[in-house]
Amino acid sequence: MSNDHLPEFPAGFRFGAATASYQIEGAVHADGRGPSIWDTYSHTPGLVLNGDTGDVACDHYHRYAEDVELLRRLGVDAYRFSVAWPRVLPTGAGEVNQRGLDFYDRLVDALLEAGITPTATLYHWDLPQALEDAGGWRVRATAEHFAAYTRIVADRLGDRIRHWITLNEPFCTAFVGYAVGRHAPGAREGTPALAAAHHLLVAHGLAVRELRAAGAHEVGITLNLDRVLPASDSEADRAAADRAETLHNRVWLDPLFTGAYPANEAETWGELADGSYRRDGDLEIIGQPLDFLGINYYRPIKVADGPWEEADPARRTAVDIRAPEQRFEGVRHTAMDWPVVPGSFTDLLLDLTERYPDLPPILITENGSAEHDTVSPDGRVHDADRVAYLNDHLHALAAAIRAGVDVRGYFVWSLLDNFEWAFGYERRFGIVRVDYDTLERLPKDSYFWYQRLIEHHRARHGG
Ligand code: GBH
Repeated sequence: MSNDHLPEFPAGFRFGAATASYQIEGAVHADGRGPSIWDTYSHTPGLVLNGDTGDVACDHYHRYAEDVELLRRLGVDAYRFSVAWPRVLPTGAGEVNQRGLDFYDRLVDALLEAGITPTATLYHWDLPQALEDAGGWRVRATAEHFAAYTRIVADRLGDRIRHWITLNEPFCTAFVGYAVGRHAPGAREGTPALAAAHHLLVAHGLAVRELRAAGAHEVGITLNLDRVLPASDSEADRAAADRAETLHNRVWLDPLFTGAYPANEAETWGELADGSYRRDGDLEIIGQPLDFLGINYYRPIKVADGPWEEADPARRTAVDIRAPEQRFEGVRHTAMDWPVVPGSFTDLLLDLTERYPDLPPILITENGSAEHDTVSPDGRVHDADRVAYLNDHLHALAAAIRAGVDVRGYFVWSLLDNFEWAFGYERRFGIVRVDYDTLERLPKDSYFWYQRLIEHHRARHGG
């Protein structure tokens, strides 16, 4: 294969792969781990496709050495994983479970031994169940517990972890978890979901303080930013897109990078936003300077003005923004039924840097696609659609960088096929296939393509 059409990146650009604890670890009862909201949710009949749970997942907890070897052969500079709060603090607070921390200690040492930079996410959705029982993210105490947990992890691993990500996609926790109900804890509430959004931002800010105090190298947060498009040029549709943009992007970006909640908040939430959960001084906690912004990008969304009842019931939230999602015509859709529009990735990044002049450097902390993979008679997975998705999105990213956007690295989602939340094991995002009967790993064509891209980059720039 020729290298003619491989996307090219500036010297110093970093390549990585990403995963998350509940999606890959399994071993949910090992070494004193406590239950998380995802154990409860996945064990509730009818909530996860095919009744799948994370009980075994990829058994990464026991097979991490093999997975680090896959990363080493892939040639990545960095690996993004998440720390499971209920392994470190089985009830979310109180007594520290050293055996849980020992696992991450072993993992980090294995990564460093392989020449791979660890990037740790402190919260990728597995809240200790005991904290949910006490109100979860609806209550401020959870933010304070998160800060204490952060300090414990940073004290143990901070000498070896270079990049820290406080939260992964607070949008999903607040809105998919507490308003749509398609993620744990499966609540469908209005005002409490908005309180959760605020408490997550406060938790982030408190954790930044703890990480700085512990001498952390680089600190950021990961947001899932959606490129939001209006269904038409009409004023009504553009206003709907504006509300959707607030729900998805601005409610996070504005307090983080402008020091204020978005101006169209009242218009977006209506009377649901009673503001009672906000305190003086919170915006200072939330808006502390960051070393990088992590962005997970998958697809654009298109919305029209209209009653929320017209939204796909699976997507409709208890937070009524009157902007039902529309389907994209004439473009390929992935196995998630997500439209493939790589140019939207460039546009999102360009818009973002224009709108937020004080943005720190960007890391793409997730990007990838679920496809209908099969093992061919030759024993391989020829995932041409995934290769095309990655190739096109990396070209779109390179174009944004050429246009001046400061992006320092890219993590593919995901190293392994894994527990895709409400879709269980049926949706495969890995560049490595996992056979869920034998737990064998099988690198797909996309793994070898990504390996070649990294080699090509090194050949041009050295390192
Ligand atoms: C990421 O979320 C996650 O960080 C990762 O764990 C996951 O495996 C990966 O993407 C692939 O999905 O219709 O209201 O139920 C991606 C962004 C946004 C996707 C919310 C699911 C559900 C919206 N997510 N979306 S809803």
